[in-house]
Amino acid sequence: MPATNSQTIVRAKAVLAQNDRGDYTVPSPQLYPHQWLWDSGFIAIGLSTYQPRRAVIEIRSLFRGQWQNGMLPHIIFNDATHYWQGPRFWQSQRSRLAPHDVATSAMTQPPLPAIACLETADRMSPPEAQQFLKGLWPKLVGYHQWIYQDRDPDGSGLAILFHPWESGLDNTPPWMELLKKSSRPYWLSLIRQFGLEHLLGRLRQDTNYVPANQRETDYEAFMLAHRALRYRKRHYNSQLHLRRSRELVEDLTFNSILIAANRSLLDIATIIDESIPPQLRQRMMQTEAALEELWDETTGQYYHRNFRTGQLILEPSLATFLPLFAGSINTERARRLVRLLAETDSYGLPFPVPSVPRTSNYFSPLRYWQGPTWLNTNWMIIKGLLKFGYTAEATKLINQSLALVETAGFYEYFSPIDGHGYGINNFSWTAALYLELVALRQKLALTKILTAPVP
Ligand code: 2M8
Repeated sequence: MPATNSQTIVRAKAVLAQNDRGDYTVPSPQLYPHQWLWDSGFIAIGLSTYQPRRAVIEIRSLFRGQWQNGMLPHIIFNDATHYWQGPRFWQSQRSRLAPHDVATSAMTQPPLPAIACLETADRMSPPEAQQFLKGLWPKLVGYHQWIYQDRDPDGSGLAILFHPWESGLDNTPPWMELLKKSSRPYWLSLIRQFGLEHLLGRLRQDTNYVPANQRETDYEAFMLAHRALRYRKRHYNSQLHLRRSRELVEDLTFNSILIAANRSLLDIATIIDESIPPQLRQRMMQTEAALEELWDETTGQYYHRNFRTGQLILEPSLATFLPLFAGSINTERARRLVRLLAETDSYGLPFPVPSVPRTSNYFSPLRYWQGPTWLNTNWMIIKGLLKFGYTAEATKLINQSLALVETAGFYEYFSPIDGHGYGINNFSWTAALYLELVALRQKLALTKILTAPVP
């Protein structure tokens, strides 16, 4: 029996309270016991629906981890030891740019902060919002400047990622295709050749909490770790890594979110009467134009691009819909994406939107970022649909997303085939975005009433 809307609201708030560590919220006390960058962005958006001041604290605490060059790391560690890729794995102190008082990872994640700031400020009184936004302004600008200086050295407009962890969609097929063809340590190749991957599995901690068939494979997990260790070996010198690494990606997820974040930054500038440094503004415009280079006319989709070869990685994933969230694409492309979203053999599954289309060889309804439906990507697609005026499609997806949680619970992800929950339960962004989607549905209903013709 699905829970009612009001019962689920109470439970969602209880999940966030349980996972609250005072100044920030852990995604899951068991599986992810630290602070993550884009998780805190989504969590703040959910918190802002009923506790905007707590949302402000959530966002501010992300900047504890900001590196001297402006980078926001994807994880800020506390002293919990049961995360297998913790401070000892990262050793952020290898870089002189890392903060001294807190251990962090050494890569970023999709740039949610400006988006979360704007969404939160919208739910605050104007004087409080001003104070909050003004306080964070230099740090926010510093982060966006870092993205361009460090990750777009040739000035093409598209940010280059070093690792799929930076995209947030850890084992997404386009990256896995690239890494499959990349160089790997000889011991990993031998292990694969002799079918001994299960031995690697014993070194993992994530599978203590979630069955192995719902996570990335052992081989994928160790490829990901290996790639991070390569960067660590270079003491997180990004210039060196850009020169030497072959696996560099102009990532569609990251760049689409970057455009949305840039647009939020522009809105924030207007609210607090600040101006964006001219060079940054110019790069922001370039990203919007350059995103179109990731479009493939034949298949009618957007893709990631291999930075080294300049070739699109023609491996489908739901990232193709995120240019809707960016809001910068033309209406004809938006229309084609909306049509694709409804295709019942690929994305239009009973519990949408799957992270990978059913037609893909990678598709698995319960394996992490290779098939399941996630609430954060649904939220971005919903916002994208609204930006292009697809209100009926957005409302339908809101209802489907809420029903998923009401029926299955606060799981990390859900089967797009039968709606079952997988991954860890009581997952923070599922709870937070449930609350956000309830608020969004109310707002849309109100707008409909207010704009209806008077009889
Ligand atoms: C997952 O990623 C972490 C590594 O960052 C992991 O697998 O341990 C991803 O789903 C990522 O998007 C998310 O931010 C993180 C915490 O929820 O978990």
